[in-house]
Amino acid sequence: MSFQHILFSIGDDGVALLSLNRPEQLNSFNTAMHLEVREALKQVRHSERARVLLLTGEGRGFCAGQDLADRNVAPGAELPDLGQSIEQFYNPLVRSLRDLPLPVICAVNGVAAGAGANLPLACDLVLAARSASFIQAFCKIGLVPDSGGTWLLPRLVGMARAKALALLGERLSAEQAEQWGLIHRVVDDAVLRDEALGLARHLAAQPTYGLALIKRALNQSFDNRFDEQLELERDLQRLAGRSEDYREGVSAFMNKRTPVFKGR
Ligand code: T3D
Repeated sequence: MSFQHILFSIGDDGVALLSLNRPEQLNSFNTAMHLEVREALKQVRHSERARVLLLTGEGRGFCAGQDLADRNVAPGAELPDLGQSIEQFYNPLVRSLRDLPLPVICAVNGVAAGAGANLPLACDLVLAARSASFIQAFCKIGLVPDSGGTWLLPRLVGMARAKALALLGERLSAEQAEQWGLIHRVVDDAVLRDEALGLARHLAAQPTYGLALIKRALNQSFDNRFDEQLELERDLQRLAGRSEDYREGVSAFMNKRTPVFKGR
């Protein structure tokens, strides 16, 4: 499949780069872009080479959520079934980012609005350009935060701030987002791509199978009781302890050499 609305590559360094590429529409999602992102994520999941995914956007925006030009709201027109759109596109997208068995870095290069503000929250490490901002724009058009926003926001920033963001739809600066614990780190605009790529390459050389298990454990922790989480840690440690990377990590440590991890 050739891509028209995204840029996508998997490098020899193990970094899969997926950049949303509808800059004139601030990378808002139409059906074609959804389908391309879905295909790219499928390729990442099945790739032997991909060890880390880096998600970003082209142009001055990261993603403005749903392309509203694709919605016929003319008087008399039958309103679209947005539940179906969520079921068919946004929920699978967020699930696949969260469940991808590799670290997912999101580099938020500019404004992130609507579903575009919540996609980064489903990723594992979020860097944002200093000029970037996050807007829960849904309330301004009579909609409800989706793409996991109502679940992720309160867990990341607390209920009071989540409600303020969702009910007011005000612009949250990248710096405030970092201070509130919504994202990992703010960097200067000029270095965002390099910083994100540097982080991605660093992670790609790590024991990424183990990193995927860490991600799984942390993603489940809010749903589990303490005892359940202990049992999950036991099960995941069993898997980690059977990996080639564990063998390599211990052997390299004992022999005082640099480990060479393979992600399995
Ligand atoms: O429908 C379903 O399937 C349900 C699921 C919904 C998920 C959602 O994401 S709903 C929320 C949809 N998104 C929004 O409501 C955000 C709309 N956009 C904005 O509020 C603003 O554009 C921004 C705050 C993001 C940025 O503002 P600003 O002033 O920096 O840029 P701008 O001038 O508004 O936008 C630049 C261009 O992008 C402009 O086009 P033009 O005039 O230059 O030809 C604008 O129309 C276009 N654009 C921005 N966002 C969207 C969009 N075009 C279509 N859809 C958009 N969401």
